Amino acid sequence: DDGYRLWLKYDLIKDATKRAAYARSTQLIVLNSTSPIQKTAAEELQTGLQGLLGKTVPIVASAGGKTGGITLTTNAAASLNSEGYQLSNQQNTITITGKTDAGVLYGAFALLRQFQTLQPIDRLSLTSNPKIQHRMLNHWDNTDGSIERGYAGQSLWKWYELPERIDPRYRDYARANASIGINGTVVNNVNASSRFLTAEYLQKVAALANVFRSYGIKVYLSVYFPAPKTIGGLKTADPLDPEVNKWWADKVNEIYKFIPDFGGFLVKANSEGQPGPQDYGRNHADGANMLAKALAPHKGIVIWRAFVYKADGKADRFKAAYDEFNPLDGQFAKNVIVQVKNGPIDFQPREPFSPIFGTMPKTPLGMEFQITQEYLGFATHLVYEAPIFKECLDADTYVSGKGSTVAKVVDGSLHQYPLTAIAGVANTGSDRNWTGHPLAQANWYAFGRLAWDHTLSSEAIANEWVKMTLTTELSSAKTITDLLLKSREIYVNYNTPLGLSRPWTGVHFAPEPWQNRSSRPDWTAVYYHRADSLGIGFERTAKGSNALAQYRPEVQQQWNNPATCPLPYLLWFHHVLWTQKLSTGRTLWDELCTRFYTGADSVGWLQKQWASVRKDVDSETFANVAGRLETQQKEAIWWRDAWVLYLQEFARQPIPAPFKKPERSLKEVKELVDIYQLR
Ligand code: BDP
Repeated sequence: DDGYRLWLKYDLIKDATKRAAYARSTQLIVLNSTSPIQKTAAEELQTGLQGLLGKTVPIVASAGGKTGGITLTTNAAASLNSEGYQLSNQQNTITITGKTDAGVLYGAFALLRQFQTLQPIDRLSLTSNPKIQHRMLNHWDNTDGSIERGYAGQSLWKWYELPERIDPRYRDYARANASIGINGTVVNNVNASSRFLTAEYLQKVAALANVFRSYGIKVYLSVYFPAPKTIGGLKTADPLDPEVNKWWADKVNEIYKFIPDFGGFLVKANSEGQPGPQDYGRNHADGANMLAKALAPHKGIVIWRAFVYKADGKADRFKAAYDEFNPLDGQFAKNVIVQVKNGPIDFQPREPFSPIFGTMPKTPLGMEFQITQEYLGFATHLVYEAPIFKECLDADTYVSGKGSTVAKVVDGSLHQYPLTAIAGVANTGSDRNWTGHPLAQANWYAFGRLAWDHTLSSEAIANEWVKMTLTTELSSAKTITDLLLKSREIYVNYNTPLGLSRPWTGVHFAPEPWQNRSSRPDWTAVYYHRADSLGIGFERTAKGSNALAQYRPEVQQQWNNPATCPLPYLLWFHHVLWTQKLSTGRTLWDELCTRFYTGADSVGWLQKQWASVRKDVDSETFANVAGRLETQQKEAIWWRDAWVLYLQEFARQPIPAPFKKPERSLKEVKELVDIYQLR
């Protein structure tokens, strides 16, 4: 198995009794609609059942009085939201009800999931509504086929072949997304090329949209803010300039001619060198609202990113996005949503939630997670990300009192947003198995499932994915679920324990905590950990940058005191003495060493666990994962050695027993990193 089929494998269910039980209610697929999306739903059911039950189930327009089939139906009066579905089974007749065609499609995939995970269906009665409206992937893909921070090959989009040749893979991409409820995709990099707004490219994007449409997926584009200058021939891109406004209005009209259901724009502006409204003395709201006005007549939306930090690097970067956006609360147009990264810095293995979520009640805030493993070991380290996503979604902002979780902010239930969105920066690429690391497919899957319903548990999602993708054998499925669940903490332990962050530079892979030279201080590693002869950590209380003041008082209280601050966040907010005793009973130095060593050792545990499921997992997948775990083991030791040898120069203390001193010197580790960075 090369992994291409993802979680939609549909291999024959081994248990014949189970097959027979399912067969009783799956004799026909009744489709009484000409909707392309419902047609997709029926065909997906047919494909799935063909594989799972080994029989061809006919699609018919009417049951003709027969029972024992699956009926697809929409009901405008159903108590569902626009994409929700209902599954029921009465006297062996299954009904999939949606309020809309898309609801039926999601219901069809949900029914297949019941079969794939071997659930009883006799008394099936299930209602599910997505909690967030726009559930999107963000692709950081470029015109030349490269992917910014992509680790699974080249872009899926073959721009040179489009629009004439349609790679069948586009449809498979859409199927996978629809099966987990994703309904939007931004096809190009946030560091956007204006080329995507030319007629040449709009035709190509329209060809993709034509494939995705029958899977309920809308297409969006990232836009280059000065496009009116680069491709429009104007002298300015000032959002308050009438000609600029007209240029965008015309451009948007043109886009909708190509793509009638175009979703809208994603914008990275005045961020990391990208131009934006501030270049003209305007603010983010001015920029966003100008685009919003152009899109509004077509019901398009603007997703404006809050990932910004100024270039001087003197202030605490942690505070930057809040400082720029908080004063703009309530100033954005109705069809604008501000997309905020989960943490204040940048997709670190562990970050506190972004303070923006707790302080802008009048602005719809969307969530941006990163699925691609930019800071999580690329495609060789195993990190199941649902716990990262959940940790942020479940965090309490206290914006409207206790229980004001980030999830409730994002799903709109707290502030009654008219618009809600959640995005994941995709980990897909042209590798045959889509994600490089076979188990990284689980991250794409988990993102989609949580985007639909953030109350699902990491464990339930993992277990579901494992059963659909790797094995339904109970004990092996349990073992794999367990290793997925533990993988993130293991990675954090050897990589950034106790609230450390950004110990690498360059490509964001090799350990380089000593990195202290860059064009700007906040692009060095030492800026973040601040190790010195006394201790380590970034003081963000009132004694330091006071970034903590950006949170509600209740949150400040949890993190303000180093003696009570939860250990995962300790060095995010405090500069702590090496000799300080922690709640674990160990000194900070000993605790850090313990984390680095046990983290690295735990990769050995992952390997053992994986070895134990060999008999129940496809051999190609098994070997693929085993090989990557071996690499991870080597690299985890590299991380451990780099950190302890480097920090030892500040702490001047021995490595605590029972851990053995690294076999190499700091100089040797540094040489290794230097070689790694050669081109
Ligand atoms: C950083 C990435 C960079 C992205 C940037 C962003 O290193 O490639 O362009 O985020 O999100 O994590 O805009």
